[in-house]
Amino acid sequence: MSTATETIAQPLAAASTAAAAEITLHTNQDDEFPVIDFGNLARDPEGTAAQIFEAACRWGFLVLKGHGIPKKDVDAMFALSAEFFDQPSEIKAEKWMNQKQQGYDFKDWRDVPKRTQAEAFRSQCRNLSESLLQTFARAMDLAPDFFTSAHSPDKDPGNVLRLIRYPALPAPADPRFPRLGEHTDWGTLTLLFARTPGLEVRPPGDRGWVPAPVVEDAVIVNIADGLALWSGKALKSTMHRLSWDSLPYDMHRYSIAYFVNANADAPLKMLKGEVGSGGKYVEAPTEFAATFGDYQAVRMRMIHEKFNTEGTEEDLKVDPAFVDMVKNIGVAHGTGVTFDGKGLEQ
Ligand SMILES: O=C(O)CCC(=O)C(=O)O
Repeated sequence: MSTATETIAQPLAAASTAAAAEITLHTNQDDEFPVIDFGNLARDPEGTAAQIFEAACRWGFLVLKGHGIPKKDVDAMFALSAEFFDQPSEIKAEKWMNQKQQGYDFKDWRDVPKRTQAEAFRSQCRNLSESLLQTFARAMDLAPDFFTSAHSPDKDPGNVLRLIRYPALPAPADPRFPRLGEHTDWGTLTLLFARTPGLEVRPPGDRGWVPAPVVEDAVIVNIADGLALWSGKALKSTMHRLSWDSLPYDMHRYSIAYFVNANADAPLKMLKGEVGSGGKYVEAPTEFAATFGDYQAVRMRMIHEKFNTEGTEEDLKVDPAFVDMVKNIGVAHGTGVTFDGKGLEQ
């Protein structure tokens, strides 16, 4: 699916005002935000996989250079995004999806060259995400298709390419609210293209916020909850948010996110590092039977519980043992949802 979202400072973030007021930290030299060149993969697959794996375990975020998506294609997508959002609201409204999805859908875009361009970019992102999933499998000594085989493009929910504009505001926002509330992503991986600063992430140790560097022609990669769970939390799904600090309130912020999701019907298994195996991961026993679709249903249910809104049948039919696990494992963070349960406090 390709979508466009214009988003304002999230009211949901009201629940996290304490965190929003925290100062931004800068890390010491040993803890630099990881910047990795994926262009080295062909020459040094093991070394590159180890670097990416380490960054993903420690930070959950990394800046990826040499990712192979040509600059001209990324430029063209940003131009397309600006062109789309600059249209009058009535025109954009034709593509309005619904209140829940909060954005515009390009599926039935009648402008064929533009739709073709967006679809071609989506395929490039898909290829990159598959290479990354294979790289994680390599680092964990798993079969190359261990992760990708649960990411079939023909199954729900599919990956989502989202063009995002955070609109300029006429006056400064209440500084207690970030431009985008702190959260983790629910899928397996996210690719984020952004040319302006503003993204902040929890550093190793999970205290304070560190600005993600803007590196020319690079893409930011972050681990989402699905891969954190799958890897038995070896890979880290890290809280992130957008602050007002680095980009004036009266400037639009554009980004392009590609959210990678495992198939809804894929069983959510957990892995663990095998002791004494030199880094090999094996399947770990779990006390629940659940799929990746169930995980997303639990996250929706947590939102409904938090805000006292009605859930759907899908949200309510998952194994209660799995619901408890998700609440307590310390992976499902953000969107203002916090529980008193073990392990969820940051
Ligand atoms: O737009 C950005 O830079 C961050 C987007 C993000 O974190 C999200 O949409 O989940």
